[in-house]
Amino acid sequence: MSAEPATAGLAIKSLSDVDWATWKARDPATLVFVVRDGQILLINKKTGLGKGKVNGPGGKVDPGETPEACAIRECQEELDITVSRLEFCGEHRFQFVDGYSIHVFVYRTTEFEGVPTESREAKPFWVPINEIPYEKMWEDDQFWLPMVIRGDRFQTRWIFDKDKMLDYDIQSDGQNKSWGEIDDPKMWSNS
Ligand code: 8DG
Repeated sequence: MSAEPATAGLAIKSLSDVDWATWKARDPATLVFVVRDGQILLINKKTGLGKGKVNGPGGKVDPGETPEACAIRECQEELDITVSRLEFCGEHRFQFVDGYSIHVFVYRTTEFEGVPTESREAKPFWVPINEIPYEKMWEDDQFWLPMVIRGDRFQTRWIFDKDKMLDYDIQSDGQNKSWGEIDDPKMWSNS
């Protein structure tokens, strides 16, 4: 453990057990959702946190790396594709009851080059956006992945006990932006 969580010493069961004003995640991370022709590019995740689940490509931000650079690198490493024109959709703050925490920056795009290819970390597949297998995903995804597809910006907070969601808060701008229309992250902040 590199840093004490803001929650040290508390039994965390709900959002109100966390001091969100001083909260800082153990790890920053990213997720990328590529959508093209009514289909979304997902992965069967073979390693790391959420192994065995369906997710988007992504992973932890390296020291000194920006979240956007991480998002591009993870797509390259996991799927051998080069994504571009990433739109920043929102942020998730996950606090686990065991003290672990992760701050996830979410992006979407329609633009990529290359053929999604299986790697040590991920097995890619395309699925129609109305057939997303939420039952194979993290419990929270059903609440916010539709926002990514719809084009709403969001800020969320979640309490998890391992795989079990205990509490959450979602704030969204409800803007319903078309692909290519989500503006710069600095223009919208609700943290
Ligand atoms: P590693 O070598 O550090 O183990 O792997 P990594 O590829 O750098 O990191 P990772 O373990 O894959 O990072 C965790 C990923 O899981 C990251 O993309 C964010 C994502 N993730 C959570 N929680 C949730 C969640 O509740 N839903 C979804 N869809 N993704 C999540 O950490």
